[in-house]
Amino acid sequence: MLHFSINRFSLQDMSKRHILLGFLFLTIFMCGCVDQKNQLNIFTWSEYVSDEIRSGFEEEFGVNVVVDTYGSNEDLLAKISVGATGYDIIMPSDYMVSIMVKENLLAELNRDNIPNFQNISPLFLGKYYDPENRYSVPYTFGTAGIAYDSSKVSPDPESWAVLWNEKYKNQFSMLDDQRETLGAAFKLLGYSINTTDPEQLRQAKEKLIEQKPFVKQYKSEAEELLIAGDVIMAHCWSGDAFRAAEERPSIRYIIPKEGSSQFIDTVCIPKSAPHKDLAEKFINYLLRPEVNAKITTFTKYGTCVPAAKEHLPEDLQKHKFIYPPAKVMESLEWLKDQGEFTQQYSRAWDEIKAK
Ligand code: N2P
Repeated sequence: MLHFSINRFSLQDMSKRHILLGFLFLTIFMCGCVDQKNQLNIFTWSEYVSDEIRSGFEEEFGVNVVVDTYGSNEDLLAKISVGATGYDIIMPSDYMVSIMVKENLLAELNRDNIPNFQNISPLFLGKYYDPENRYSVPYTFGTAGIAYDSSKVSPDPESWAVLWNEKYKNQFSMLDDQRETLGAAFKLLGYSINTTDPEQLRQAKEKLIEQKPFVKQYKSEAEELLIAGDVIMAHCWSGDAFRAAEERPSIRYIIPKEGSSQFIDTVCIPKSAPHKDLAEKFINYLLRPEVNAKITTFTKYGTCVPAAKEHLPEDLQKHKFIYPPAKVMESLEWLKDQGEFTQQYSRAWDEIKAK
């Protein structure tokens, strides 16, 4: 009898436990669904989407925004190519938009959901990489160059050659970015950053192999190294140099006399995005003048929304880090999608990194 009742109790206990566990799993599952439905997943460059912009969107739209970062367009491509990554927003540069369109990786934007598209300056629309802006809206623009601590690097550099000067061995970094870093070597050699001449590529590869023992680190987040004082000079992007200079006023930025690259970084939605509607809402939010101004205030890259300038402090409206003089602008090239030849850039880069 006693035995029977113990069994009965334990049977009842077990079914209670099952019901409880069932509720628990259901709750976890439902929370998961709710969370994911209301979550915008962004994959972007470091220090590109500020906490202010993220939380502004979260509060207004009652959602959660998660930001992951990458250090080069090729890293972004590698990740997105594998398929459903869960990302809703990505920020490829110009030439990478062209590659991703060809690879069928981007969703077409529904302009009806992005009325603030009209705030974009025509100067940043209709570019070669997406002639009708069916897949991309511009986020920011900038250049690549050399940032250096003027209290430690003397004389002031003028040429890419400074990054081959043994005097600075182990004291500078190069971008961990195949097109940009090969581009620096191409420019030093007097070639186009878009050359598809195998002999010129071979020479640039040799140059970078020769330089490698002097390089402290290949790192796209150069700003961190400059601020920490880990390097006194860095091949880096203009906004990152600008942000580093705010922390260390002795930091300066130059575009070498041989010329360099300029870019437009864009906002796109991967074809596999789980929350396309929310992503379009986010793009529309970014294009509000007051929000767009905050992008420039934070990233120190240029705005593509003219009305945003009214919300910017005067120095940011025309700072030379963002708006180089006309003569310097003439020395800049856009990185182009070079189709099949891209593989050769990648192969050369892999060889350099493997040395
Ligand atoms: C942001 C660097 C983005 C510029 N930290 C590279 N396109």
